[in-house]
Amino acid sequence: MRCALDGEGVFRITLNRPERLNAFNQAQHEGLIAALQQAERDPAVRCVVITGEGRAFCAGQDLQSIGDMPIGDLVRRYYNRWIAQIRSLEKPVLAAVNGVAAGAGVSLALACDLIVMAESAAFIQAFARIGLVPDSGASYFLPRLVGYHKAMELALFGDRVSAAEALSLGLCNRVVPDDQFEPAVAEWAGWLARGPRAVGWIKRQLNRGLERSLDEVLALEAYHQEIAAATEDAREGIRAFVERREPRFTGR
Ligand code: LHQ
Repeated sequence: MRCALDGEGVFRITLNRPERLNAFNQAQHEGLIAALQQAERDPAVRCVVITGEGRAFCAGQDLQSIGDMPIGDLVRRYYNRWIAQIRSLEKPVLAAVNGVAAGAGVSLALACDLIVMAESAAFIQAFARIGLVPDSGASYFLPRLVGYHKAMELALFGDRVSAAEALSLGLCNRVVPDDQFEPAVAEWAGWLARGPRAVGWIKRQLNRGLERSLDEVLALEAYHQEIAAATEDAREGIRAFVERREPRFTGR
C-alpha cells in the first residue's frame, strides 16, 4: 500500500501488489484500513483516490494465500470494515480503475463515490465462478446500480464487463482512453479537493437517500442546509456568484 498527499489535498491510496494483480492479503487489508483512517483524521485531506499499481485495479481476495482466518471472520473483520469506512468517510472517494477489477475488487470500486475507468479496464463478478457469493457490498450496490435482473446476470455468469459496457450500465461515471487516464483522474480529484465544506454533507445525504424514507431525508436536508449556509464556503460561494467570478473554497 502506498499513500501520498499532494499540496491540493488529494490523498492517493495505491494498492501495491502488482504481481498478484493487487489481490487482497492481510497486509493489504490492514494498509487500506489504516490509510482510510488517516484520510478521515487529517483535515488536510480533501479528496481520496484509490487506484492500483501495474496493469490491474484489484483481483479481489488473494486466492493463493487466504490464510488461516475463517472466511466469515475475514469478511467481517476486513472487507466489511473498509467498505463501511469508504461510505462513512465525509470526503469524496474516487476510484481510479486503471485495469481489471474482479470479485471484491469490483466491490471496492463500487463503494467509492465516483468511478473513472481506463478504456482497457473491466469488471468481473468473479465470486460464483469460484463457488462463492458476492460480498463486500456487491449485493447492495449492484442491484441499485443496474436493476435486479442485470445484477443477477452479472453475479451468476461472472462475465467480463468492459469499461464501455460498465459506463452504459451505470457502473462507472467516466471512461477515459488509457493514455489520458492519469490526467483525467487528476483533474477530477483536484476539482473535488477544491470543493466546499458541504461536500461531506452531500455525500451523507445521498447515502441516506438510498436507505431512508422521504420524510427522514427531507429532515436531514433541512439540517444540513442550515449548517452549510453558516459556513465560510457558502458565504464565499454566494459572494463569488454576485461578483461573477469562480469561488475559492477553503473547506471551512
Ligand atoms: C491472483 C489473483 C487472485 C491470487 C490474479 N489471487 N493471485 C472474500 C473472502 C474470502 C475468500 C474469498 O473471496 C472473497 C472475495 C473475493 O474477492 S472472491 C474473488 C476472488 N478473485 C477472483 O476470483 C479473480 C481471480 N483472478 C482472475 O480471474 C484473473 O486473474 C483476472 C481475470 C483478474 C485477470 O486475468 P489475466 O489478465 O489473464 O491475469 P492472470 O490470471 O494471468 O493473473 C496474473 C497473475 O496474478 C497470476 O500469477 P502468475 O504467477 O501466474 O503470473 C495470477 O495467479 C495472479 N492472480 N488474481 N485473486
